[in-house]
Amino acid sequence: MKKLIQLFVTVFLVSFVLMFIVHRLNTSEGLTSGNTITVFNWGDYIDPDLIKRFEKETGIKVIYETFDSNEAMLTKIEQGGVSYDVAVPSEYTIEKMIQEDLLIKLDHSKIPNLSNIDPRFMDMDFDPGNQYSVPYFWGTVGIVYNKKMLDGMTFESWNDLWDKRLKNQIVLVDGAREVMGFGLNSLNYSLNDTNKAHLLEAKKKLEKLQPNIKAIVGDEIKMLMVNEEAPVAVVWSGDAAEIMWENENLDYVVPKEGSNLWFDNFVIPKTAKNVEGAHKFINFMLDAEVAAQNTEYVGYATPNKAAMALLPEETVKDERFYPSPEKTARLEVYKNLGKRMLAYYNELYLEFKMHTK
Ligand code: SPD
Repeated sequence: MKKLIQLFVTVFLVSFVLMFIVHRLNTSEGLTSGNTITVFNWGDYIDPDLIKRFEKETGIKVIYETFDSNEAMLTKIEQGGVSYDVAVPSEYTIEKMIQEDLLIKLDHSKIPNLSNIDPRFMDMDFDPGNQYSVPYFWGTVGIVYNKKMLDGMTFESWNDLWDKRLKNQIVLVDGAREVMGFGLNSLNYSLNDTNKAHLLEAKKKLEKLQPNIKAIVGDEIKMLMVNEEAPVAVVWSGDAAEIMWENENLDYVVPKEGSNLWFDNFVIPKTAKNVEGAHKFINFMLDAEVAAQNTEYVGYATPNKAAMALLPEETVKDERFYPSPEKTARLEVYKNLGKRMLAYYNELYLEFKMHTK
């Protein structure tokens, strides 16, 4: 009987210890989250070797998920189903996330590599003092075109896209702000315009572009342009740079009426379970050599001054992708226009898209 009681007590104690370990592994402070971070980034926006290197150097496992628009990213974070530790929104979305109390304040003492960032990209209106975000990549929106396929045609103005010779030839980046933005710019309105009559006018004008549109897509644009399946596309500058490495017949231009200047920054959402690991990841990505390797892989412009010093001169001196402050002064950064107005932009864009093949 004594032996039976001893056995019972031993089984009970072993089960209790096992249950305690399993519980610790599943809680936010436990071993699992201590060794894991979930990163939410745009598609095609990081060198995968760097994720492996980060995992090896820190012992932190990275769960990596991608999105294709600020709106899609924000919806997932608001839903809260996944606990993202790091995300990469653009400026107007960062402003919105700060207002909605979705972000944690960054601990700059844990991001010493922040000193590598060019002060030109710090302390911007959407996040004064970089309390909630640190720069990752930046760029513009413009037109990439194939000189050989278009036989001397050039693109100085957004209005050149409406040329009848371009029937079924144009690919557009799938973004509400981008498409509505160039529609507004083509009419010499601001891409932050909130006048509903102007927005409707832009939508009507975009509808006249429909015969020229071949497709509205995301990262597939790059393949279509590299393989010469389309001769013109409205793209983010970094995608143009990447495409142009692969096909020398292409050029990139920011039309004279103006365009968008954008900034994608790292943030830590309030859903984060591993804030320490998130800071480590951000600091790793801001290391000069890491950022240089990432820039060479991704093609976008880096705000990392120390990384720029390691990149080929012809890359960082190319004003098409690294426009000077004088050139960017005529461009506009998207503003957070408020929930209702942003919903109106999306509504008009979706109506336009629905009637485009
Ligand atoms: N394939 C990566 C695309 C990232 C582009 N971010 C641009 C945001 C503009 N608001």
